[in-house]
Amino acid sequence: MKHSKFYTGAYGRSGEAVVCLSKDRVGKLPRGWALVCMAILAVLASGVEAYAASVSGTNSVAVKIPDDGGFVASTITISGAPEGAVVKGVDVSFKAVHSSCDNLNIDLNADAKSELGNYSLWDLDGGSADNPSKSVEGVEVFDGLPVNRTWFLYARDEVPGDEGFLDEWSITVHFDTNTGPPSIDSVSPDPVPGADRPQAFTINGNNFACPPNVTLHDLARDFTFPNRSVSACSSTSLTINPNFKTGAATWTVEVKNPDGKSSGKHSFKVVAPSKK
Ligand SMILES: [Ca+2]
Ligand SMILES: [Ca+2]
Repeated sequence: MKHSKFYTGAYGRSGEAVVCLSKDRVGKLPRGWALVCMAILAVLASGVEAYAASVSGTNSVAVKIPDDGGFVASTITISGAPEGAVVKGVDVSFKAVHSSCDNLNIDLNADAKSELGNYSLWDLDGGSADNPSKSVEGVEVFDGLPVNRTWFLYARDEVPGDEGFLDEWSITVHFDTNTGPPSIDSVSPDPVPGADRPQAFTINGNNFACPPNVTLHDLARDFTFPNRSVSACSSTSLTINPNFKTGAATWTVEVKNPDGKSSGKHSFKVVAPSKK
C-alpha cells in the first residue's frame, strides 16, 4: 500500500526510503531515485501522511488464573489517541507464571464480550515447559475500531492439576487518523431564527478533527467571523454559539481541520425574528 510505504519512510525503517529523509542527499542519488525521493519528500512535506502513530499501555498487576477454571481478565485502557483515530495493527505481548504452558488459553479482545473480534495468543501451546510468554506484532483483527477503549487480555487454565498467574502484558495500538477533508452535510437550525444573543448552532458532517477552525460569513453585510469557539465536537458534529443578530441574511460556514483541509463553504439562512 502506498500510504504505509510513506509511513515507513517517515520512520526510517525502509532502506530505500531512509535516504530520502535528507534533502541534501537527493542530489547524490542516481537520477531515477532522485525523482522518486523528491516525490516522497513532497508528500511528507505536505503533511498528507503526518498522522501515523501509536499508543501503548502495560498492566503489571498479577492476575491469578484458577486451576481448570473460567476466564479471568486483565485490562489496559487506552485513551491517548486523537478522536477519530482507528486501529491499524496491534502489537501485544504477555508473560505468565505457570508450571505447565499447555494448560493455558489466552486471548486478546477489544471489549469484554469479544464481540469485536478475538485474537488467540495461546491455545494450550508449549507442552510441559513453564512460564509462557509471547510477543506478536501486526495483529489485524481489530483494524478499523476506535483506538481509545479498554482492551482485555483473557486467560483460562483448562487442565486440572496446577495453576499460575498472568504476570504482565502490554499492548501497542497503531492508528490512522482520518486524513480526508472535512465536509458539511447540514446545519441546525436552518433557517436560524435571528436573535440578538448567542445561540447553539450545530454543524453536521464528516471528518471533523476536533477542534477544527470554524469561520462564519454574513454575506449581506460582508462580515467574516473567523475562529469561532467550538463548545462540542465529534468527527461528525460541531456546536458553536454565535450571535447572528436579527437581520435576515444568507450566511456561510466553513470548517477547516488543523491540517488545513477545508469543507468549503456551506450556506444557510438567518431569518428576521417574528414581530409578534
Ligand atoms: Ca486462545
Ligand atoms: Ca491447570
